Amino acid sequence: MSDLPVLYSFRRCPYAIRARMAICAAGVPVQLREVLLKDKPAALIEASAKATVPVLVLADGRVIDESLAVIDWALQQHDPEGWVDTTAETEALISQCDGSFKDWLDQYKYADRYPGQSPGYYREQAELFIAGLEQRLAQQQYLGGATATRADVAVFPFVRQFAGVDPGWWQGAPYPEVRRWLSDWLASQAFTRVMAKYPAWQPEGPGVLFPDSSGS
Ligand SMILES: N[C@@H](CCC(=O)N[C@@H](CS)C(=O)NCC(=O)O)C(=O)O
Repeated sequence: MSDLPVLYSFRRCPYAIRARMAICAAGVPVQLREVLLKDKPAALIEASAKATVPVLVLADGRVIDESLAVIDWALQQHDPEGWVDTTAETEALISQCDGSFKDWLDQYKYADRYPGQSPGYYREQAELFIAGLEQRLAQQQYLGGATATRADVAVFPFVRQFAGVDPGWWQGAPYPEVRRWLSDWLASQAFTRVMAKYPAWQPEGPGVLFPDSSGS
């Protein structure tokens, strides 16, 4: 196991979730080190000074410290689900997710830290992105078309967070197609596997084998 690439990860982080989804789909084994963001291990900071998760350290020492690049690395090894898809349209969608949607989502989620506007205002701004997804998903099963792709995997962890801020509101919100799409991802075997709980990695400890062998 010590020869495997090392993945620094945090269970609930949407960026880390999308990276683990791709690693799990690709079936490329890594040594997962669960990180506490409040107490980041020195080895993570040494590997990548910005010290965000996910960070993947390859056996040859190369460091990949952007979640989308981790997804691409995993799918380049193996893409049994046919998730690779980099059309300009879905790339734009992912950029919008990681850009304006993520900003509004954070303000909605932590509205008490942004007293300038009401939570409802922040939610409405974030809904602009959700409404775009709704339109798309009313016409097709997945964001990129009839089959699941990298775009779905990249975006759903953030929509999960959005839905989780006020689940009661979400259940009645005018986005039935996004609800359907999100529930399907949350009910998937892949998601259950990537959300397995691991204790925080102890420096010099072994980490855990990921994906575990139970679902393969
Ligand atoms: N652009 C990065 C963003 C990663 C990121 O911001 N992750 C958050 C956790 S969800 C993080 O590590 N934040 C640093 C911190 O909380 O100290 C990526 O796509 O990997």
